[in-house]
Amino acid sequence: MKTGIIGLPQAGKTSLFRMLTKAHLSEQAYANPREAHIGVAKVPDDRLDRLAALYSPKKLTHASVEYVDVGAIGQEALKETAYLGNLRTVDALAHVVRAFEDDSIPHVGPIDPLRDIKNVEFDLMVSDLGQIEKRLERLEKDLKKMRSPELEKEFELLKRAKTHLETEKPLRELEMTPEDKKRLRGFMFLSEKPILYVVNVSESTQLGADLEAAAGKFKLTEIASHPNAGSAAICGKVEAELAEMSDADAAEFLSSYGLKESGLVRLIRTTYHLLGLISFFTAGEDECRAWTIPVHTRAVEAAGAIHSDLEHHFIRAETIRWDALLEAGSEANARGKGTLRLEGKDYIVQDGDVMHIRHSG
Ligand SMILES: Nc1nc2c(ncn2[C@@H]2O[C@H](COP(=O)(O)OP(=O)(O)OP(=O)(O)O)[C@@H](O)[C@H]2O)c(=O)[nH]1
Ligand SMILES: [Mg+2]
Repeated sequence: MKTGIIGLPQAGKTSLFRMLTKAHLSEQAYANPREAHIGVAKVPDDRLDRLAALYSPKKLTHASVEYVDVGAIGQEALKETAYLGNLRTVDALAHVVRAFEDDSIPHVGPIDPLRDIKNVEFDLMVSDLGQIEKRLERLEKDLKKMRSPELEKEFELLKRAKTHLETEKPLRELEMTPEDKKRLRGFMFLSEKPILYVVNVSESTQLGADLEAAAGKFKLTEIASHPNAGSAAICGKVEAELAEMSDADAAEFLSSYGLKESGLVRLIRTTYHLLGLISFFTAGEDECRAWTIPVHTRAVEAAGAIHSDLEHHFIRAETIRWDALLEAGSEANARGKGTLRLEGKDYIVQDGDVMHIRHSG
């Protein structure tokens, strides 16, 4: 699962990328706005940490989300094959919008996150529209030569998508059946991708309150409540300082700003939800680990996320919620209390389940 970091020039994209992935980029890579950077961020999970405290495993493995810093967006960039290619292959977008004041860093016009969001959204829609128009022309020619129910369906759907875009609404807000979604999948439309608006605010002494208030202050509440959209606020300056600190120092630093956790932690978690992902855990003395699956995944496919053999030879899954396991204190106790259940192939795995897959392999 990949998330593309997009935004106007100098909005703080590369800074965010570096903080998320703790990547050490060379000065050169940092300076070249046209070079895409790819990195992995650990998904923080307090539940997994507490399971690890119970098992003291040799290894602790968090879930991860991949981020791509694609470089500044604009009509021109969106015509470049390499840029478009990087952007098309991501599953979601994190759009960094500048809300911080700093006269030494150039920005076109006054600070106005909502305007910037609308401009970038517009560019994404124009790119999709161009692609749709090309495909429609092609389909029209083909349909004249021969009738094909499937091509006709695609034609109708693309016409509907075109009309939708012409009312300046992104494709992520278009209502579609699962079949229609499948028909569009190959196009990898940019405005169809789920989006997180990341508001990069100024440093202040009451940062905790400022981050809470950011969406409202910059009038983003409405746009962030649209389907497949969300918002998160961070302060790039403060996060950059946090990234350099030990955990203990970071905790003290956060509380001095009236914060419980880093803005990045919340941002990573929000991305995970926006992508429609949940975690289940495997726990033991060798390893405690979080596994990533889409919501509504069956137990047998969840087993496949661990190893394909487990999927093929799946018998049952011993299942318990993470907190019930902690309460029981051990699997044996949980079995005694009857809170450890045996689930079959079709069980829909829930966020926070701890599973042990029984298999015949
Ligand atoms: N004051 C202030 N400066 C910031 C903040 N975040 C980033 N910057 C500065 O803004 C400048 C641009 O940051 P980058 O992260 O390179 O921005 P970018 O969006 O990757 O820029 P391009 O790739 O050139 O489009 C750098 O000088 C950063 O140090 C912030 O929260 N506050
Ligand atoms: Mg950059």
